[in-house]
Amino acid sequence: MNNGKWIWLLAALLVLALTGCSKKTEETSEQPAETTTAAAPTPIDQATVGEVSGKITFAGTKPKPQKIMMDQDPVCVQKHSGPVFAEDNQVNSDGTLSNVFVYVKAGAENYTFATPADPVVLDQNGCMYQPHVLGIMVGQTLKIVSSDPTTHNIHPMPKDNMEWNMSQPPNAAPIEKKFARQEIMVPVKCNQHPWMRAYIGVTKSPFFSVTGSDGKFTIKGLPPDDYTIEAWTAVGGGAGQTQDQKVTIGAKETKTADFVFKAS
Ligand SMILES: [Cu+2]
Repeated sequence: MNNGKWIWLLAALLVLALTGCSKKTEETSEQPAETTTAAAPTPIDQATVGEVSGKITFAGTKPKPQKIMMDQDPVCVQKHSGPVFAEDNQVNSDGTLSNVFVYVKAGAENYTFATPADPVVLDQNGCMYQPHVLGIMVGQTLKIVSSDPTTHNIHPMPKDNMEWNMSQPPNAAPIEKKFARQEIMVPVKCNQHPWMRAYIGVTKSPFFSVTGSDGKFTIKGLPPDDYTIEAWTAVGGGAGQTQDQKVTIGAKETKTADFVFKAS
């Protein structure tokens, strides 16, 4: 190679290095990874807090269960003894709904809450995300682990947070990530197994709950105030559907907020 060519090659490398750097800066300036601007938590008088609880049901014709075909990865099939159905459209036999994310949508804005030090764990087991729906606070660590002897590629698809995807081969270290902004909900897919789906509710407050197999939720520790409670479900709607209810919590009061969803 003559001298002229060397110069061009060096120039090209320099340009590449510079673009690489500026891109990185863009990403960080757009969204700081850590938004834990450790503001002191607002003191809450625990002697006066109340709670809201309720039951989520589904009215009308139940959606048809969708069978998952895992044949493309035999490792996934091995973990299941029978057919596997997508959790998105599952209505419990008693008409209640599991995996409904219920949270305080409005009423807690004037409070600052401590970010829990414990991570929220998302497991991949039998090529299914467990849990299917989870809640996490802004700035709290999401710890993604795998119980499968196959490679997953975790891919959250947020609108207001930073999108990323990362491969996790068998026995790899857990992946730890945080969300910088509140977002209801962040869908998570796997680039290796197209049927894998999880939903993450990211909130600024600790006031959230996910319904279990009885369709019930409870949100505790609410200071007396007016609140809007929102319930989100993936059942019956493409990107999920929500319903709101207003509740007023007096000192030490327990209020009920039941929700009935239909196919949208
Ligand atoms: Cu996967």
